[in-house]
Amino acid sequence: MLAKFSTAAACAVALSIAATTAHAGAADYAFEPVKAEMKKGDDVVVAIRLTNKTTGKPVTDAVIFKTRVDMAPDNMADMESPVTAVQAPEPGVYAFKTDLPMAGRYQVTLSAKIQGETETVTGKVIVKAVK
Ligand SMILES: [Cu+2]
Repeated sequence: MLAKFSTAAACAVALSIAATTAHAGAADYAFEPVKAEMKKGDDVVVAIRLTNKTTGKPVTDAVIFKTRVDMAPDNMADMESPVTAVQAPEPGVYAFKTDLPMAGRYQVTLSAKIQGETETVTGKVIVKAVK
């Protein structure tokens, strides 16, 4: 019985290692806020720079297909704000209009399709709203 259990455990470990390797591409990208701090309020534009860490170059052709803004960093993950994509100020920067109704930290989660990557690349960025 014991032997059977450890085989299953070893299998689970092998599986999780394989999953990590498959997602290695996503680790090659950096998501950074253009401005890490801004005034709280409605219709605030949050801009995020996407860079290829290997080349140091901006990623200009990403398709951001899912965006979520919430206050998870301040233990208010259910406090979610609506997000609308807006015109990017420069290549490699992706901008979104959202509401930052209270002072505190907000997490912006972006799901992106990037040319040459089969996997979805997910980035998490934290911005701070001040009074
Ligand atoms: Cu809040």
